[in-house]
Amino acid sequence: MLRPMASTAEFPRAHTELSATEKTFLQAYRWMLLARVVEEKLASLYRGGKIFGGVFLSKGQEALSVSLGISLRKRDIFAPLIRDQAARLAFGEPLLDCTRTYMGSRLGPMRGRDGNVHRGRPAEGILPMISHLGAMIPTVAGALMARRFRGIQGTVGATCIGDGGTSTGAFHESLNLAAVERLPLVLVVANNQYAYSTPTTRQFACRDLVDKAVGYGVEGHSVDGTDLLASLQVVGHAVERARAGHGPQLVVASLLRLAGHGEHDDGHYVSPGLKEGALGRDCLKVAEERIIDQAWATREELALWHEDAQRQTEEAVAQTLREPLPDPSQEDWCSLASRHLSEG
Ligand SMILES: Cc1ncc(C[n+]2csc(CCOP(=O)(O)OP(=O)(O)O)c2C)c(N)n1
Ligand SMILES: [Mg+2]
Repeated sequence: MLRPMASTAEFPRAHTELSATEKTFLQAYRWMLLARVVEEKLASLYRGGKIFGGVFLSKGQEALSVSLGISLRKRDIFAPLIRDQAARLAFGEPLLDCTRTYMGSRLGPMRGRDGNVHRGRPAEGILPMISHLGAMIPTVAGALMARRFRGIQGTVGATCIGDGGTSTGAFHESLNLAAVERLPLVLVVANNQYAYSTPTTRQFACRDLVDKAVGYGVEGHSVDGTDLLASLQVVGHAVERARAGHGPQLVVASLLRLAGHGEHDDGHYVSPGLKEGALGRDCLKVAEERIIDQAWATREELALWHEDAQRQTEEAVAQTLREPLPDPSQEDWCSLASRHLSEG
């Protein structure tokens, strides 16, 4: 389901003649672009000493991420991971939630208590991220079980994990449980070739991570995560399979992390061969080339959209900078015990 962009820039004049798939592609591209621009701004603020803790970029993963966010519907459950800024935007998280959390605003969803990506809006289906790798899979499985017990039908739960996270016990136990219960769970694996500095050759011995699907008795799908069109098709298909009652879906995307693990890391260990190969393609550029080749928009329109993303980013950062920081003596923070935060 497409959500309206918080933007004034228009789609191209010919947009009315575009197919639904082409419109979704352009919408997805614009969320990717906004994610890229805001993350570049966060990196710059971090280097300027304005953000404490860490900044984790999704550069190279926006196509995969946005494909999940845009394929989900309003009542679905979404548990993003660290490289899911594009999916968060497409699912409906306001841009201010991002800048407020990174910059410690008291008005943000974490009220200034978190420095980066653990924010969420549980009442709106966005689960706050747990850092321990694999932990979001049983959390989403549990939320889906709760919905089943309440007789709520037709919704899916989705979460993401990296290649490194697939080695955890939580991944194994929860995928097994979800398969036995035939839960409508979509698990998207971003195989970006490294877990921090650990290459996949030191992470798993199977030929391909998607081969694990058959072992758990779930449906598996592979996709080139640098290709937005392919990602929209494969992830969208997996979401609909889960919604239609075909049980858990494992999507494994191949791509390359085009930044360090975080901005504190220069990623010097990433193999030059990988960077120069097909996995090292920048998904944003690949999407732009397709737009121009297919004449879905002009270069001038792309430039306008870029300007619009920059304007939205600058406005969000400027507003966040004007906001108060938390005052420990006044806080009544009680995390998930807060009734207003939990699902009704
Ligand atoms: C159980 C657990 N072990 C270690 C860590 C520390 N850690 C945080 S991110 C990370 C690397 C994750 O790699 P991957 O799953 O491939 O995701 P990516 O960062 O590549 O997106 C590690 C080791 C953790 N958060 N949880
Ligand atoms: Mg990884």
